[in-house]
Amino acid sequence: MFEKVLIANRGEVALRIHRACREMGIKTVAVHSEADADAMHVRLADEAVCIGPARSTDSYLNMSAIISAAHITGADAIHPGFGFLSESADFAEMVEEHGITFIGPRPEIMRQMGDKITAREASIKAGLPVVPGSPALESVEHAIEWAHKIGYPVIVKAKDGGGGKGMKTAFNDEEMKEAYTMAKAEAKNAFTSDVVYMEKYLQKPRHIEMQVLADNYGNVVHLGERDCSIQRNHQKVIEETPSPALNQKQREEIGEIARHAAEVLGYNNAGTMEFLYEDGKFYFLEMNTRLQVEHPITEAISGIDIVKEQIRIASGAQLGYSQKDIQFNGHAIECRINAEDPETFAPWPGKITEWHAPGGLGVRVDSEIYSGYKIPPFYDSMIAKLIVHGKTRNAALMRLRRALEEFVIEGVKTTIPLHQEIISQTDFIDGQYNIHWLEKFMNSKQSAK
Ligand code: MV4
Repeated sequence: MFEKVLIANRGEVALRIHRACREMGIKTVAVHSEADADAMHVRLADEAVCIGPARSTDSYLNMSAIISAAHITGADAIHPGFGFLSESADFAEMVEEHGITFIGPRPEIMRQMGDKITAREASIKAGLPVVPGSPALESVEHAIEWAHKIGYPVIVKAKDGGGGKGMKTAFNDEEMKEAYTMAKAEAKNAFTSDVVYMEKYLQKPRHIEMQVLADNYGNVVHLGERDCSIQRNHQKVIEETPSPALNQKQREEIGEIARHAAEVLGYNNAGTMEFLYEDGKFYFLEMNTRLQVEHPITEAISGIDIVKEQIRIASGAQLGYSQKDIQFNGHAIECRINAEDPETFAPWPGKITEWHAPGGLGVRVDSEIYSGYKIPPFYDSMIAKLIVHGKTRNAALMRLRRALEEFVIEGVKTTIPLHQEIISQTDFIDGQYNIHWLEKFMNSKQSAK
């Protein structure tokens, strides 16, 4: 097992990784920017190294500064958390070249999954159901030809896309001309490649993802699904597991498909397969080769500590259990609490003057915040995750309502009132929502004013 792990991240996830290491008897090294000297992850870690100025590009994205910090402190592994360098195959490779273990999948599989077109091809071979799609598009004419083959509506996507950038829908030939040109221009602007391709456009899907865990010897399990359809601007807001849209049979089927695909792909460490789900059918979109923000809901219902498993697996341990050993218990829901105006979503950094987190049975709060902490304006606005677990979905919902009521955060605006509103809507209570639900709800509130 590792003696010392460097945590190449900040915020609640840095704390999350520190906690796992501590409980495993592993020493931790925090890295931080000049703006984060007061951060909780820096206070708790055994050692801390300042790796640069506030701007992420100068600190949390600075590969050589991070690897130097690992050398200086004698860390034998690096956990990248999520965001920042977590999905950089180049970083993973660089870490390994310096004789340090990267806590994550092999760089080759990260690279394969990072490219939408190669990911699609590999996934089809691995037996995943994907939406009908095209190869790389050469011209507007070529795009129209493929749109006719697939049938409108279609969506043009960037090969290197993410976060909805470089994505344009088209419902007919006329719209196709613009969609192709705009998607290509956006891709050129945002990514290294301007290559685009096309898929059949699903109009009212849910976003359902499968968590998998794989060791370095081909043993793979799935840890069930998460329904992440409550989102806006490609930012998830509430996630839950199990999905209210699936029955037990569908759940087991897609679970086995994902598990088997990870095995065929030769995947290792923790990963998440994202699907769209519409009219009883699953369509694979992409694979995230990292720990995810919403992993705690899976931990709640499976009893498995995903971060500890990542560390164990990276150190060369065998999984040591198989699918039949995994049991799912109850229902879990997560609310992402952001320091933002709950109406406009404008970021709201500043000093936390009061902080009281809820507790009690079935309540977990993952946060870096403490009373008197000053939220810097340079990073993501998520300041806490509230995770509740109950025997049934209704029990979890009642508990969530209670916990949100108990939460006291003063000094900054937060999205707590938005969460309270969402979970009191009939559609949410009934589990009747798709990826467009939250944006529609926000618009209807706006026009009711
Ligand atoms: C789609 C889609 C509909 N049909 N692909 C958005 C981000 C990227 N990961 C994939 N995305 C989508 N791909 C087809 N063929 C709709 C979306 C989409 C979406 C997906 C998941 C969660 C939220 C979303 C919001 C808008 C669009």
